[in-house]
Amino acid sequence: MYSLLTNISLFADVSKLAVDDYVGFTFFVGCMAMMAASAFFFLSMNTFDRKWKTSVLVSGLITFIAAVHYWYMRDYWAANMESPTFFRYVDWVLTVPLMCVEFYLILKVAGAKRSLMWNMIWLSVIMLVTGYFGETLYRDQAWFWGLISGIAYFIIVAIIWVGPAKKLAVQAGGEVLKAHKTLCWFVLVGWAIYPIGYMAGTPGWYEGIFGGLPMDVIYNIGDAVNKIGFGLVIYNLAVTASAKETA
Ligand SMILES: *C/C=C(C)/C=C/C=C(C)/C=C/C1=C(C)CCCC1(C)C
Repeated sequence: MYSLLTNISLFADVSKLAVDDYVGFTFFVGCMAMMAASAFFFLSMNTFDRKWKTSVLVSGLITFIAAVHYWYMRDYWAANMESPTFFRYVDWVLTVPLMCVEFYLILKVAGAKRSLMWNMIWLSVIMLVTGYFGETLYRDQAWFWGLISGIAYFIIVAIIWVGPAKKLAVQAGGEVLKAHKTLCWFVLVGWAIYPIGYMAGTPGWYEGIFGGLPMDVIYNIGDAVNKIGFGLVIYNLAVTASAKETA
């Protein structure tokens, strides 16, 4: 029985984690936090009516997809002491579009169109694919790809802060408008953590500005703040809006 268990990868050898391995540590804690958040969102979603259930489900999917990727990234880092760039970007390319879907879902009450959602999704994919190019294939021109990525990022910021998404949020008013505003801050400030990680981890004129802080620690902090924080804003909206509807 014991040998059977050790043959299942979940119970196989556990890699050592050095006390000063902050990257390994944040992958480990990040993985646990994403799992806990997923359990929380999935278990609470059925207490809401249909309008909010989907939004809370998507919050859970975002943290769950991240939990699975963190499981692999934690292991990849422990085995190779190298950034798990591929897994990182696969995670982002699945979860960031889902965050765009969240904006659409909460703004549907004000008549948000699918085209708004798709515009945001495409921009987020451009932002991520160009970032991936800069981190992997074209590291020598990392600044260039980072710039293109940054432009796509700013268009997303504009859409939600002053563009069509903002107009819909104002029309919706009340709790939706409040939640939209908080999510806007997450995208403006929380998402800005990522270009900092990128600059810390790729060669370029900006080298050294971030004092050798490891790129993966910065990304891991960004993910915890944004994925769990974002989900909690949606959860809070579901709670407050449902309470008002039944009142
Ligand atoms: C859960 C994961 C999230 C919210 C990831 C977001 C990632 C970004 C906003 C990344 C942005 C980047 C730039 C704006 C420029 C440099 C390249 C990136 C991809 C790190």
